[in-house]
Amino acid sequence: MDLQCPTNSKCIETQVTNTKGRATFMCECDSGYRKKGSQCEPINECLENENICNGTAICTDLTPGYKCECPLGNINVGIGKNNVTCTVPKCSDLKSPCHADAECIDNAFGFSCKCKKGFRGVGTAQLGCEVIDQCKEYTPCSQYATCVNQPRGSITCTCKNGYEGNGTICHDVNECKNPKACDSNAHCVNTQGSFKCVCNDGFMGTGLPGFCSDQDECADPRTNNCDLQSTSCLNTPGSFDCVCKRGYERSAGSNRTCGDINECLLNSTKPVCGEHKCTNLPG
Ligand SMILES: [Ca+2]
Ligand SMILES: [Ca+2]
Repeated sequence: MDLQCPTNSKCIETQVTNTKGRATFMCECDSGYRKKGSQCEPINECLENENICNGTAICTDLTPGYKCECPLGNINVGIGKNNVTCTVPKCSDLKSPCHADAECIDNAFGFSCKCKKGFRGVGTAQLGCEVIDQCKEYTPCSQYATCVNQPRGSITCTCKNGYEGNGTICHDVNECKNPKACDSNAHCVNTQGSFKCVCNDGFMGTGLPGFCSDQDECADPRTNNCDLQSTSCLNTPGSFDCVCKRGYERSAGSNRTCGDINECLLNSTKPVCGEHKCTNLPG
């Protein structure tokens, strides 16, 4: 046999015999090639038939042959021409289409990712979502509450000490309604978020229960005004008395000083000094 076949072809025996009754041969182009002149040239199937691939599938010429592929983001459902049919994926077509902090929503173009409540961002598996600092951005709590962002996008509002309420609304607690808030010798003053105890006059201390002690006015002459000559200072709980010394008596108009008793004038049946002249002395 003398037949030389070109590249990309093979020699096949024909059904026809020649005049001598011998088999004849011919060159046949390989699949994906076509005879042009004496050569076999590759066929660009993509150019020759625009619809060689299904729908949105993209044709790529190969030598030999061609392939159909789905555009980026589409998935191949493996049916139809060439077993390539492209569709936009739905949420259920993909394993984890969106980030864990986002939900997947089917739409006409496939699906979209939506960050869950308390998050924002693209929401895709790659780009994810960021936590919104709701406490900072929305100030959802009362100004008298402490706001805490929780890991899964919620928040908690807790009324601060001295306030009560649901955290969105917090009211001042009137601590003075509790009769035991302050010492029994103190009075209570309610304030926003707190309260004060003030010891009553004559007592000293913080005013909290057990912390108002009597002031000993007698210990320091600056804290009492008892007349030194006619009285002696007697400390009492919350105050003091100026007690008349012997020979003095309470005089009208003042409880800090006492008047001298004139013993010589005492209305007595027996004169104080008997026969002697009586001289009244202080005290
Ligand atoms: Ca208060
Ligand atoms: Ca006292």
